[in-house]
Amino acid sequence: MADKLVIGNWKLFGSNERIREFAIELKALSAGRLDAQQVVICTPYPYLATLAAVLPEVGVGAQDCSVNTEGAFTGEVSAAMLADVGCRWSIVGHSERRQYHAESDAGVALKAVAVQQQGLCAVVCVGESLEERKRGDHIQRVASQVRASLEGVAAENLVVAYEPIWAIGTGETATPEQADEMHGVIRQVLVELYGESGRALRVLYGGSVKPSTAGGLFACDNIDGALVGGASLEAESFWQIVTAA
Ligand code: G2H
Repeated sequence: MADKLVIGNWKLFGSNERIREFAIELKALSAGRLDAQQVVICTPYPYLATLAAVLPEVGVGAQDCSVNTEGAFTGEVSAAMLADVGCRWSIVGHSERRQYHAESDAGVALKAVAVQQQGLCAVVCVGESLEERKRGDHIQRVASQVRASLEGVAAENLVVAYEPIWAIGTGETATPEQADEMHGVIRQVLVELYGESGRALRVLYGGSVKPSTAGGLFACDNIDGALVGGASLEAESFWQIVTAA
């Protein structure tokens, strides 16, 4: 497991029964080798407390968080509530949130700040579209997205996830070379924003990561782990990715 960080993102999948089965399977496969600092699972909100109870060997994460602390905000879940149910991580700015809920870079930055203010780790997602990559704008696009999505965000309790939109759920993983190049760019921006402490921040790759592709990605110096969607839903494939790290 070296020092890579592997975060599962269950998106809109799961049930109490499924989580219990997953926990039994993952415990059997891992045989005491799980480290909650390095293996995290982000479930839908209703299952956070269940996951914390049945699988304390992994870090528990949410997939989004409100910018508000409390008040008349129907449907919102605050970072304090996440902390209260044992959640220690939250993804913010996933491209599916940006696409389906019109989340902006500025809004993502506010969410990351809210997450950090409760002592949780913010996993801030960025990534270019296929059109931007085809146009050759991808480097500039992601660099500016990182700057804008981290406005006011602290370096402590921060992880950045590079998820090229064209690789999400499509079965098409970025090559290790493509990912490593972009991670190098992101790291440069992190140094620009946070000085030397920016260099030590973890930059994860996400986008159709599978057991067969994880090893090649993890071999890259600039890739500090993975944000895994589809392949995190089955304990066996998730464990294979964790052990490739
Ligand atoms: C990218 C990733 C996890 P998948 O969204 O965030 O999902 O591995 O299914 O492409």
